[in-house]
Amino acid sequence: MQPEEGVMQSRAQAMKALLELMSDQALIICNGFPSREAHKLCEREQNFYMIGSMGVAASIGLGLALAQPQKTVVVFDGDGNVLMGMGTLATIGALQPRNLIHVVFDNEVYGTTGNQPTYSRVVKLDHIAKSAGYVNVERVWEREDIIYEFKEMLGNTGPSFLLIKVNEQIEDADRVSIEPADMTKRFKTAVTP
Ligand SMILES: Cc1ncc(C[n+]2csc(CCOP(=O)(O)OP(=O)(O)O)c2C)c(N)n1
Ligand SMILES: [Mg+2]
Repeated sequence: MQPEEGVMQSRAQAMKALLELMSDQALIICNGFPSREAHKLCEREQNFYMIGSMGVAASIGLGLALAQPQKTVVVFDGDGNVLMGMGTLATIGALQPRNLIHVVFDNEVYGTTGNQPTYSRVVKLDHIAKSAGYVNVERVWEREDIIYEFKEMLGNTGPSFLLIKVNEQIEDADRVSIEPADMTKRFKTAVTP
């Protein structure tokens, strides 16, 4: 079933619902507006905002999940980012990090740079994740389903892939102002047991 525009959330609304369910999990956010919105909604030391480099949030999350198997690692990604770093889906499928939850906010555009369409409207990223070997894969768009599935994933063994179809609305949010070196330092401290 295809989502109707009316029931779709904005990415910020969907993000807020997820952030309210999170506690001490590490969170890696992809570049562009997803990072800006997460920073505005819930700035915390366990957040790593990938400023600038596109397509690499999931590989950072994978590395951390493998290095710290006791810690749950959540990645907030975008459809354009996933398409750019698609090889990472295979690496995650092959290495099976049990503690990784890969969330993709799929607005079917490169929203940050002016809404150029991506191929996620024809190429189903959740199907690719399933084929690659992610254990739990869900596609959602309504608020209650977003909450239900993310809760399930927080409690289950991964790797998990939550594709959230969102509309193109962008939250008015400033750039992340934290210096990358400072952010890396504080993140390392925050996620090291
Ligand atoms: C290698 C590279 N190419 C292009 C860009 C410019 N750029 C920054 S964010 C972005 C779009 C990201 O798309 P998506 O992951 O779907 O997130 P959205 O912008 O839709 O929130 C682009 C093209 C970049 N930062 N790096
Ligand atoms: Mg997008």
